[in-house]
Amino acid sequence: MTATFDYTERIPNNVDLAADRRLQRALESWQPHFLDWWGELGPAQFQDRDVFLRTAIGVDRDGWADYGYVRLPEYRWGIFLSEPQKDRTIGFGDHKGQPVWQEVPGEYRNMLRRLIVVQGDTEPASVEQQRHLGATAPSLYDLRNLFQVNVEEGRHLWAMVYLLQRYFGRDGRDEADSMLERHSGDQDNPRILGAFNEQTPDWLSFFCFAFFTDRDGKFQLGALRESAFDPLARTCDFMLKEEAHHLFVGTQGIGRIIERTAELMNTHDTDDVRPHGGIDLGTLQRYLNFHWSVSLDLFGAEVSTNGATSYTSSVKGRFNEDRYQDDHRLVERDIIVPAFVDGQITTGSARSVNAVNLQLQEAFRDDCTKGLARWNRTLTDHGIDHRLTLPHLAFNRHVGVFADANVSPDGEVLSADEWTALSAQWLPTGEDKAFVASLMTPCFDKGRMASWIAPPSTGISGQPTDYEYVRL
Ligand code: BYC
Ligand code: FE
Ligand code: FE
Repeated sequence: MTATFDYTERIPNNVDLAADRRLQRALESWQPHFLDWWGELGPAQFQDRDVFLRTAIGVDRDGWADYGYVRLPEYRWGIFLSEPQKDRTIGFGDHKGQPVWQEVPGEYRNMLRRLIVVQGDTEPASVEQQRHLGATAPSLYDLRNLFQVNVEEGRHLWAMVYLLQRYFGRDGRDEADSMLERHSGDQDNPRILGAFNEQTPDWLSFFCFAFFTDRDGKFQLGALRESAFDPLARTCDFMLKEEAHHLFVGTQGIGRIIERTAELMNTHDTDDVRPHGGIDLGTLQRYLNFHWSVSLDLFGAEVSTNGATSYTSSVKGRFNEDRYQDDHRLVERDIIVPAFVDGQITTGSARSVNAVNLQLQEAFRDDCTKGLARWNRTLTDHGIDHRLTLPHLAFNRHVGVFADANVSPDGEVLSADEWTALSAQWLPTGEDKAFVASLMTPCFDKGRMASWIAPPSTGISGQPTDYEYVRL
């Protein structure tokens, strides 16, 4: 393992690809398909422009990124795993305490393949969802951030394709091909998970996606980083470093919208900032409600035997597994779980091992709550009493215990008719979407921002905010 990646190789990597000719050939024959896909379903504009991007140059803790102008198709997608931890042992499940695995145990092959496929599928899906956003970017700074996220999601696909091709033989190669065949929103061959077939038509949706859905990514990758299958753990560990920026884009993007909205509210002494080119807090809340609920669905059912099996098998843990004060086996223990019984939201009890999805979801919820608190501080700082909130767990769910329940953001159970009549107050309406779409005019002058968003407080990698982040 070298400290700095070798970019003279056709596929930059720190896994000594050159020593495994068969694998190298398999990946090299997948590479042109990836590039074709990127050309067809990656960013629809500006593929021929110089973008100020970071590229990973090493896996060390400090200074892993290098910044410079790159054209998107020339970005060097590579295969990078974090350094192995010496004598790492398994932290949870039946195999707790044993040495980690460098190969896939036969009995867990299908389970691991399935998890890697689901993880991999989300990465190109998000690129597809975001492909038209470049045309309406609110600034060059934001355009650059979009493309940074897109190339890194592309690299995350490479990360999973490497695992599939290296460890899963023929089926792995087939699965790698399928990654480029399923498409977001495709009627016949959609992406695997719900949220990844939704549209991301505007920048408000994009920032919500980066805040909530990339945050599901953070927690899922965190759970897979605990895996006994060490190559998966190391891959996810490095992906998480890139992920931090995606979450920043979401948190800061929405924060800047709120800041702008607050300014407009104060200047014009009104809640209705739409005539002034801002996004009103009501619309923002409806977008948050939607993205929160579809992202909660991504954790799977709160009580799940799939979750239990992957935990018991030491294949998928919890986020920061070692911070849980329990036996890390979760046998013979019960825990309180949410339930929906006879039309009532209540609680029940489940084996704690069956509730690992719930525990991951709870960690996600806590993290989201911190983001909300920060945004609400911005409102307070502007002397505005209004508070943005996260809806009840049961609101607008399609997976898990509340899949069949109709529940308001406050947690009130409704009849199907009441839900139909009222849900337009809580979810983005056609009218909201049309209004948001009407604001989406590009703003490509250096340092300028669209009407509906405040400038960032700092630029990227020490550059000023009015830097030419994309040379148009
Ligand atoms: N939509 O017991 P259940 C990211 C399926 S995001 C559709 O409830 P389980 C990123 C489930 O597959 C992170 N189907 O849940 C973000 C299963 O189907 P099968 C992505 C769903 O299996 C932004 C059945 O329902 N990574 O990286 O314990 C940009 C019953 O399953 C959904 C991962 O998700 C849904 N929402 O857990 C770019 C990690 N939910 O198998 C990237 C890998 C459940 O019976 N995946 N189903 O046909 C997993 O760990 C698990 O597959 C899940 C589900 C957590 C998704
Ligand atoms: Fe990703
Ligand atoms: Fe991401």
